Amino acid sequence: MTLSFDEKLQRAAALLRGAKRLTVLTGAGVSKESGIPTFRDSLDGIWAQFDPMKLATPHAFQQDPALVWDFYTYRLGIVRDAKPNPGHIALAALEKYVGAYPLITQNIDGLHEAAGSTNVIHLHGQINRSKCFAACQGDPTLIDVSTLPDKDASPPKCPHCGAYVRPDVVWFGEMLPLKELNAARNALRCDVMLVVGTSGVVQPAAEMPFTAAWNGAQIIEVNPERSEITEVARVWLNAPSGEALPRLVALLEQPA
Ligand code: BV8
Repeated sequence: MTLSFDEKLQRAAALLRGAKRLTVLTGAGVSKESGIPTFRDSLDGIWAQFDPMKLATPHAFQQDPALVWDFYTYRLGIVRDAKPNPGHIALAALEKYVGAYPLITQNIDGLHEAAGSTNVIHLHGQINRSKCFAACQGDPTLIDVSTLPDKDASPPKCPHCGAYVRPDVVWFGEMLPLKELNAARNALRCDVMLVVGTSGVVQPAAEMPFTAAWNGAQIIEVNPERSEITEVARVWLNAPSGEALPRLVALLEQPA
């Protein structure tokens, strides 16, 4: 028996009301309505000819540091113009009803904090931070590019050791930062997980809803398309997160 969207919203709201420990996992889809292309969207202009998956690697950076640095400068420009959308804002408002739950994000755009979320776990780093490629003062050796004499170079050089500066993001083939990975894994001991806007392809984030479900968590998915996660979702809200999440949080404002 297929449920109507409103019935599925009610079910999801009931799961959130009853949650003892909620964890949220987000991917690029939650930022789509802020104008930030997902990895599956084609990029504009010259970047249309490149596959982000091929540029977001240490090998690509070593082969052509200028190309990869310019790719991130382009994406940083999009992020800087972006604002949190109603989906980010609803996730921040959710803290009023379930407390400061862990929000695990694969996104590097910083829009969850900008919307007011207070417990964000950045699995893949943050595009507005840069670091020394050689991690010469420890990992990460963060560098404020705006203070560098060669700040407009592609890429600038580390002021400590002269190695290239790179974005503080996790590239394909790189380990995730242990502190964030451990925080995320600890957050998988939840009884409800809300998964928003991820295709569920990139590991190890993609396995997290399955691990949570294995631990007995009920999974709610928000995604207009089917994903690798849909099979394990108790409720699939097949709509854009900017529409579904405000309606879901509005139900929590009503008496049960
Ligand atoms: C690692 C930062 C250990 C950089 C990113 C097992 C099998 C095969 C391969 C691997 C494996 N384990 C590891 C790998 C390799 C690789 C991997 O997973 N490859 C994939 C392609 C199979 N993983 C790694 O390399 C990871 N490292 O495992 O370390 C190790 C170490 C050494 C050697 C071996 C192993 C590191 C992965 C991190 C990569 N960095 N980002 C940057 O951004 O430039 S990943 C990047 O792509 C994003 O951060 C994001 O995570 C990912 C894209 O995924 P999504 O967020 O899901 O976005 P996507 O575009 O895919 O989907 C968007 C969804 O939104 C869609 O479903 C769409 O329907 C939906 N949507 C659209 N509109 C809306 C919407 N939803 C809601 N509302 C809307 N309006």
